[in-house]
Amino acid sequence: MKLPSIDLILTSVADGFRRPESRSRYEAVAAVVATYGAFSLYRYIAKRNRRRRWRDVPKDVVLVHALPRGRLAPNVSPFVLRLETYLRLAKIPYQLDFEEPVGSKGKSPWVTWNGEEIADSQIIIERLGRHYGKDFTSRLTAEQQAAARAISLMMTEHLCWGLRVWRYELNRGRAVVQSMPSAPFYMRLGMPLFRWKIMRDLRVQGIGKHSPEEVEDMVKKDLAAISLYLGEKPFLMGDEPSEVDCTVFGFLAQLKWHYPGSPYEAMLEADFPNLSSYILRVKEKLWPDWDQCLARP
Ligand SMILES: N[C@@H](CCC(=O)N[C@@H](CS)C(=O)NCC(=O)O)C(=O)O
Repeated sequence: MKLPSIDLILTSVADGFRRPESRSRYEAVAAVVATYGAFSLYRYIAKRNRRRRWRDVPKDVVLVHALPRGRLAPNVSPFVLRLETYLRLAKIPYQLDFEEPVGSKGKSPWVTWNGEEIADSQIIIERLGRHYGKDFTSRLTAEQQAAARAISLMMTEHLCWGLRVWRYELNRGRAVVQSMPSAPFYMRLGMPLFRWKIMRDLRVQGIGKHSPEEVEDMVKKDLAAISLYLGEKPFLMGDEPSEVDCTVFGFLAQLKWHYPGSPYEAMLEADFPNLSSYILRVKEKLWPDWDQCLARP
């Protein structure tokens, strides 16, 4: 079914409001309800049409639904970068979709894989790892597996929140919008609303109640722990990368490229040079096409 453009729908609604006979209160309410109904129908049909198109993705190819490409690193989302890095490490073929970045759990990324929708980068990686026999962590010693889990969770459940404080509270989402030049206009317009939601999440999580200095200190301690654990090794668990490297890379690459002017960007170079060269090492090994993956200005 061919859909009318969103501009056409909005223009017809605006015309309706301009007519004198539409100005009564009831008509205005009816117009709002009708607009909402039309918009919901539009969204429903568009969503169904997208899923029909996605059926054309070949079997066993993972379709990653993600935020648009970033300017200096392939994605502004550490979780998307983590997942893509894993798919590259595991040599699992994938394609990207930027039309519907947020999945059923209200987060990005999610994937469509052989007709199934799976949300959450951790769950996706575990599922695909089992299916394709690419569970690199299971090849580590028990002690390394425990360390890998602890480091991974420190990234996704602690450092992540500290970084959000800078991105959305202190920097007011400016850098993240600038880092996504191809973001559709509704994402740019929606930033204040998204910021409001994230600020609420930060307070509920608890980190939003600390001062910026306290948060910076927490992030620095996380970075110091990873830096110490990495030491002189090429990758966190030794000579070869595993899932935990994908996770750490997903986050640290943000600091290196998508946190311009933040204390963390400077910290990485000045205090943790082994992390800085580690990021470049992972990039070189798994992202040989890095430059081609960046958003074109
Ligand atoms: N546990 C999720 C977290 C994903 C996540 O938080 N993604 C962010 C983008 S970096 C997001 O979608 N945030 C939207 C929100 O929190 O409403 C995963 O591992 O995929």
